[in-house]
Amino acid sequence: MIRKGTTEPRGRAGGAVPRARRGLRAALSAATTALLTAGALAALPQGAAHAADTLGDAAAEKGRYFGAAVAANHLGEAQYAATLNREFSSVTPENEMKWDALEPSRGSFSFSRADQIVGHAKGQGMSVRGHTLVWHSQLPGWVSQLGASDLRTAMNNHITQVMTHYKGEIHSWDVVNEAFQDGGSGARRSSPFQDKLGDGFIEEAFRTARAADSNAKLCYNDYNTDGVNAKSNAVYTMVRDFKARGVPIDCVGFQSHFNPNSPVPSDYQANLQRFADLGVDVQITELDIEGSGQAQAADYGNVVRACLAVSRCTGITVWGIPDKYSWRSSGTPLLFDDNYNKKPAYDAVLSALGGTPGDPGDPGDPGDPGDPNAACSAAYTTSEQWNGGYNGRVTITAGSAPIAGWTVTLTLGSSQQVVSVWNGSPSYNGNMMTVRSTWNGSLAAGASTSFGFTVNGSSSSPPQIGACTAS
Ligand code: 9MR
Repeated sequence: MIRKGTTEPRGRAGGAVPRARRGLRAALSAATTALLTAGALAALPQGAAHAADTLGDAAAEKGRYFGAAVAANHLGEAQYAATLNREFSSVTPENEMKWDALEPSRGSFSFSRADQIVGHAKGQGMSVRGHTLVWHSQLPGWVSQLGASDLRTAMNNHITQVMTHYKGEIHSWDVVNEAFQDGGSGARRSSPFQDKLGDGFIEEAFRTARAADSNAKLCYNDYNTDGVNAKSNAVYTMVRDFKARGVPIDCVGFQSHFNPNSPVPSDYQANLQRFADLGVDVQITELDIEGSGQAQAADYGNVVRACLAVSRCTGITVWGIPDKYSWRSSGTPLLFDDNYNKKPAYDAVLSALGGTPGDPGDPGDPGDPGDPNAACSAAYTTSEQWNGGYNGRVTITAGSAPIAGWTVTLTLGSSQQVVSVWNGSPSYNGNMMTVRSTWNGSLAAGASTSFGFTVNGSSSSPPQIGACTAS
């Protein structure tokens, strides 16, 4: 594995720190760190000759963060945590900062699960997106039962308490989520807030948020606003009005949940740009694209390139890590498969970010010696037999992770002699033959290849096949 990418984080990347630099920082003792000025850090060797090999590092080299939605209950799973820590520079709690999780009954706050995610992120040098303060969904029943005056107090109290608890730890907050209707009306969505407080609830929420934490970026976040359409036009009009009147808003989040019925719009970049031109940052906040293979990869690449083409697009968050934990798992919409293998979509994202996918030896790429899933099995068949000899074939199958090479050892009978081997490279030690892969070492998870050999000898008893070793 080659560790690369040691550029300094840029301020607007929301605290994104390249993984290599995060590792470097972690390795420095507190005493050493105290002696290093920012200038000294900047003078450390730069890996400019190499492209980055993780999403977080590659995005950081473009001045952006690359995040994932994270669920607290998966953090104890070794591969989940390892993939998160290796690849991502930002996290969004998938559900743990929603109103029902944080304030299930009025005035009684439970921060522990969200704190767990924030603590993990801090320990890894990752930044955190806060999601979400005011939303009609995952709202505890008590909120919708309040009258207007009480609801206003409760909304402002919720924003203030939550933002105060996380002050200094959140780079961007989704202050209001999904307040507009789908379809062509451009109207506000019915919700307890809209219905009881009227249009002004959004402005009030943003003003309260600014007062609670003046350093966090304050975002409006929504879906089906990814291209120019009636809904995004309505959000655009609101943001333009906020900017004109000095209502505090810093960013707009584009969820970017895509599927065949709702594909990546052709004017995606233009839409991001028109919002950025209003004087706000834009962020891709919940990216997932249902599909598979190269088609999915191409869509992911287009989304990343659109963000990179908009200078105020400060970061991208994908809505989960492996497909199996996606809210739309049947659509396999994420960058890692159920076994944490990198999908073609991953390679497309890394390439679009300027990184190098597929370096042999990188974690998750073929040949990662540290990957606990790098394994293979070998099965023998006699393919031909005659008086005085036989042809044998060994089929090699990769386990649940891709492999870069394989080795199999066979033990032959004492009166037997191997006279030729094909599709493998043999070496001999007495009656033991070790066969290594040649051109056919790189196997996708679960994929197979085979080698063959001819044996001469008075006995035609088959060889004993030893274990298959993956590299
Ligand atoms: O991914 C979230 C899933 O685990 C929850 O069950 C669901 C409940 O509403 O919310 C999902 O996340 C949503 C996000 O908070 C806001 N945008 C839409 C996301 C997908 O529904």
